[in-house]
Amino acid sequence: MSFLNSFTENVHKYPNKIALEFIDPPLQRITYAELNELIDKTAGYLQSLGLQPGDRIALQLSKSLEFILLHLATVRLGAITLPLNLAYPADELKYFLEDSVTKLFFALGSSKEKTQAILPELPDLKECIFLDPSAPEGFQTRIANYKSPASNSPISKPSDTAIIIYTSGTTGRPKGAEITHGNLISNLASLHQAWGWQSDDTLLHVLPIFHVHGLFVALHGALYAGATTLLMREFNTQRTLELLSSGQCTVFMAVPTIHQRLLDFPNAQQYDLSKVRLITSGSDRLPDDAFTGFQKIFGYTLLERYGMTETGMNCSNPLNGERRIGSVGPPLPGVEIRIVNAETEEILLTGEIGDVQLRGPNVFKGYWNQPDKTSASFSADGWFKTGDLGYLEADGYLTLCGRSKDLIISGGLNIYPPEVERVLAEHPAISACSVIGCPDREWGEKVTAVVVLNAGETVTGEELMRFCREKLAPYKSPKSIVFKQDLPRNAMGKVQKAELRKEICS
Ligand code: MCA
Repeated sequence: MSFLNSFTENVHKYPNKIALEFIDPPLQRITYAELNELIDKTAGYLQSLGLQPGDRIALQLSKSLEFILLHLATVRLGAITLPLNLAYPADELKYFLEDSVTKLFFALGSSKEKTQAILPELPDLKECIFLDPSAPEGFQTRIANYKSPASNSPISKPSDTAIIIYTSGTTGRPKGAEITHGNLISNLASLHQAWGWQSDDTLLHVLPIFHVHGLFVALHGALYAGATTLLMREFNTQRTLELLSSGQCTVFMAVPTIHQRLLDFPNAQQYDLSKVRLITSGSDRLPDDAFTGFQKIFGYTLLERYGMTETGMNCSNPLNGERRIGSVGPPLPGVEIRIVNAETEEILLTGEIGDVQLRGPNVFKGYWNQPDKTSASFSADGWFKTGDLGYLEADGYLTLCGRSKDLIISGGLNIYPPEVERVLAEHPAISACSVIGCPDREWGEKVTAVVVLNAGETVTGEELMRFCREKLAPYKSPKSIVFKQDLPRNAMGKVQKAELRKEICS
């Protein structure tokens, strides 16, 4: 059983309806029936490569039909997709493939040099296949002669893992969050209900598809509803405004950085977005100014919702009813939220700020091969500790007001400072460093590194930024470096980040 069961029903109901349309080159339009056939062929192709249920298949591909086919065929075969951000450099890539014991890896032809350098160090990887989505015929030819393996393909159980997505953590290297078929189905069903998804919806899709937001919430959501998805391969502000005001699109989902770019576009007010049925914001807190700016400039009240990689979507402001500024709304159907005091584990009252914990069918299975980290992320009585701070109002609306863990969110992407600090610490000129997020109008937060050099060393900020970019994805690399003589520390020797933020960010 998988969410593809609903997709298959839609194939029967709307065979000739456009399921996917890529609106920038290479232009592609695929109906539900065609998509189904292509998934079958891709599944046959993957089986011919020896892919078995439960095997991991990694995709580091651009936003393309190839990515979608490989992912959906993997789900159909009961194997596990590992979507990877294109920005990951060789170091990070090797870690993900090794840790997940990936069997098949599909990468961009343009990354061949970087990828081939790490292949000899990955003995479990059976095959690495390079694709060029700018020339779709290549993949079509590869799969052309394969047929559906559906008759002998396994039936996944709700508790089987469908996808592993790596998330960084406050300690150690990133962990693979195992998301099950049951998690996906339950979240799709609640969002379908909460957001009133309909088969005549047209989703404008501008997000990357290697994250929960673009893949599960947006793309899966539309396929589950039998709706049409217009895919922009790379986000473009003007094109987005034109499409949203054209009346062609009914649903749009984005992160605050994108909403901010729409608001900051010259003469933005000439675009009327008030007719779009649903525009959501998530992956980071929506600044109040963006919420009110959207109402004023575009005549639309954004619907803010709250999710995490480990849990999918947790809360949402209502489709009909009050979309409350600063709040992520009440829990979705089936999700329970409580606020606890982190030290005493005591459950707090309405209005009191504490750690947000939740439980429900959307909560992941655990971190791949990391039982200790999995159990540390749950309370003794089985609630998932989100690491967010917030409070509940009497009518059940949740407001988030900070994080209990050291985390930066930039442009909707999570960055854990210890990961960046670890890389900087490898630089021979650095004696100490601390990485903080400074408030930023465009990105939400800007990764800022505060460094102390060893006596007599000289190095420029540009050199240190370059050093980080060799080892980290560019979005994680500091956008600014501040040199200091020493770092403020408490009696235990721990860097006082709040002090640093006050001093550096203002
Ligand atoms: C790109 N850059 C960034 C980011 N993205 N820097 C910091 N943070 C980022 N998020 C840098 C690039 O390295 C580059 O730097 C420069 O910005 C321009 O790169 P480009 O690729 O052209 O950027 P862009 O196309 O303008 O991308 C901005 C974006 C993109 C459209 C906002 O970051 C994006 O699509 N963000 C959405 C991420 C997302 O889907 N998150 C959901 C995670 P240089 O020029 O120096 O090389 S799922 C989740 O969070 C949960 C579950 C949830 O609730 O949804």
